[in-house]
Amino acid sequence: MNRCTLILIALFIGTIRSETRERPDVVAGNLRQFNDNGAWSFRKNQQIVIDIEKNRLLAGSVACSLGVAGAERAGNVEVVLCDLTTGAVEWDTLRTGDPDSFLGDERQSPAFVIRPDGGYLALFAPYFRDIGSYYRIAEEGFWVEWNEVMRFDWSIESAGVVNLPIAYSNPEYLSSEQRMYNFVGGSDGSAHLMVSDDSGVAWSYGGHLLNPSANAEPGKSFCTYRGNGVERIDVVVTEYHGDTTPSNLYHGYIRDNALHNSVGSVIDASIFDTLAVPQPDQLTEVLSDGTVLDDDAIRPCRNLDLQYYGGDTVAAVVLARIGGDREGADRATNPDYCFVYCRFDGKEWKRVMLGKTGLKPDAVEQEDAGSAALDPHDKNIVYLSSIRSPRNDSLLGVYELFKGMTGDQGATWEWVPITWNSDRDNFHPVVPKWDINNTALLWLRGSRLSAQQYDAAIVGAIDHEGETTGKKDYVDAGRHNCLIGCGVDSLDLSLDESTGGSDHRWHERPDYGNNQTVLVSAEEAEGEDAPLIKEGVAVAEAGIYDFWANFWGKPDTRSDWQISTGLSPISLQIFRQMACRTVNTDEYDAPPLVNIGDTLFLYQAYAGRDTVAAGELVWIFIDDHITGDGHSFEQEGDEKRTWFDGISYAPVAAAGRIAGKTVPAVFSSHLKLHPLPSRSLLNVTYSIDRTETVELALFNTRGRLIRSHGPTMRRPGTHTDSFYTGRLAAGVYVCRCAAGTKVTAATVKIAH
Ligand SMILES: [Ca+2]
Ligand SMILES: [Ca+2]
Ligand SMILES: [Ca+2]
Ligand SMILES: [Ca+2]
Repeated sequence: MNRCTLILIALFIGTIRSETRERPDVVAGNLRQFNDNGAWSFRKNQQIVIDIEKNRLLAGSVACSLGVAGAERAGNVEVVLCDLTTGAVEWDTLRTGDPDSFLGDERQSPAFVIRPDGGYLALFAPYFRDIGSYYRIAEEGFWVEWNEVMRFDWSIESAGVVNLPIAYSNPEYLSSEQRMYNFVGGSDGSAHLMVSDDSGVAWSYGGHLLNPSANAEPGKSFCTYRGNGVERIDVVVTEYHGDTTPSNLYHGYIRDNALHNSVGSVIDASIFDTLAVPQPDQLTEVLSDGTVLDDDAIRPCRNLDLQYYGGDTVAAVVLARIGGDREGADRATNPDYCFVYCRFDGKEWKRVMLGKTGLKPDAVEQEDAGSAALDPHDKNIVYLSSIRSPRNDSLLGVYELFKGMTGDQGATWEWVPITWNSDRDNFHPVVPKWDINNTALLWLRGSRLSAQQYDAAIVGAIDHEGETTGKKDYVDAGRHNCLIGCGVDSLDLSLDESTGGSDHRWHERPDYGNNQTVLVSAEEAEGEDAPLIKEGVAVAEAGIYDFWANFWGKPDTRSDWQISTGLSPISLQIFRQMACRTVNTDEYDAPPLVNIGDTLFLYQAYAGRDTVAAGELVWIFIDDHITGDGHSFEQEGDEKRTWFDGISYAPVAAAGRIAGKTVPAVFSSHLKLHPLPSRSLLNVTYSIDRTETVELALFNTRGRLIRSHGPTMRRPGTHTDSFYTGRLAAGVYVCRCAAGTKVTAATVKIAH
């Protein structure tokens, strides 16, 4: 560990809440973790994407040397695929970091587009260190496998129009044009686009969208883009780098190859050339320098988010400086900041101050005073990450998340906390497009000094409309219900009676935790690597259950207690106390012990969701360290120890939907299921008009795959395939038929 790292860690400690905790930290919803080390830019677009068809979430991020696995993952451009039905996650590295171009920087996070054929396109770029954009494609298929890394050389493709390094990746797909776009920023402050008409395989230079403003020192203007997936891409842009230069904010949109201002006047008839390139101030002014809100003159600094809500409605949320000390970019300059909500109603932009953020924390970089996300499906909802409560202006010590709701077109807002009493910061919220009944709110939980210095996990809460979670049960772990790894061997516990020694075995430590024992590892400073174990939990009633591993943590400035858990040994994640949540006794009928004095607290790590038969034993896997898959890190103990106490589980009431979307209740004319109801055999009859690869699948109403058939090549005509359903529980199932790119689904009742 070099001196620089030590200084950074010392600074991190300064941002950690120091007072004694009086009540558990709170997270509205079920806190999940998607990646144990990563961050993305607050200026995000398509960094989190939901594949509704496959009920899968893609989250792109960049790992930092200060997080899990340290230098091994520094600068890695990563993607997490999360199965939203089970909670299981898989990781892929899209590109490994390197100190010349892909150094650890959250602004290099990848962005994604779902291709029309169901595959994925990932785009990423170094931050002003290359005149290249990088991309990879994962073809449609059961496994997500990324093809080789391709590089788009802007200087060659644009024949020299783009001759300075670029940054950012803002991909969009417009289905009405069947065209993919990717917008980047040049280091001179210009905005350019590349386009692809074959789903992202071949790209060409698209055109020069915006020029930097000419009437001041050359600054970097920054764009936020947001496409509606069909025919329109909105953009807001600052004139200059808001950190250093007084700057106004402007809005326009792309439609039918032209750039329009907010009211629909054409500003540039063709974005696909390098002619008539407008400057930002030719668009419609959203917010100007010196605007007075709540008696304060403000200066727009950062366009945090943008959404187009159909019709004429567009909203933007902006971070702005307030008060007198409005100039300068050095860290000593520390003015007050606020969030400004701006909404366009077809005629004009209206603005309202959402709340003051207060002075930034000492350690944090200039202008990182807060971040925000707009709900893409509800124009009356916004999420803020702020160190000051928008409810009453009180200072919070750390960045917390708030959900704001307005009932009067944005004029006034009510705020509820999403996180509360946190140990570390909650920042850079994102709400990806999904549908009106489902919301995924993701954010970064940890500590952040700058775009290159952070120790954060990617976490979030998924809200399915109508889904409810029952009371939790706690099952203490011990030699009676735990086994080694994937086999049937009993625990090989350490014989050492005090700490368990560094003998690479678990130790049953007496006098602590529930049932007066905890399974501990790595209590000595040199650490150890105890084996993977599993705890078996049997539930009394059949149903869908969520499972959590409960481990102890010590929320002081040094300790970093942690555990690895998951429902499958191949999808374990490392959970650290700093990104987890403490156990709340209100969630249990018979709560476990949750604190030992005011120093040790019981935490929960979400292991996943499973559909379970009555009496069926579910195994939850537990480990102290993970090795391999780029998730290993240096063996050390004491401050990084593991105290595993037991498993909590809770029933989840089904919401009557599958795969995050409503399934047609009527039978599709392309798909006939018979007999009805089905008993031991379900016949599926379908027609295709050309030779296709056909894949049939049967799901339960929670989206769990029960049976599958194919893929099989079928000739044109009518075909019938059958599923054996004799052993399936009676109830409603969903049959899905994928023929080429066409997918149909229908529900079927199975009775016995
Ligand atoms: Ca033009
Ligand atoms: Ca041991
Ligand atoms: Ca115990
Ligand atoms: Ca281990």
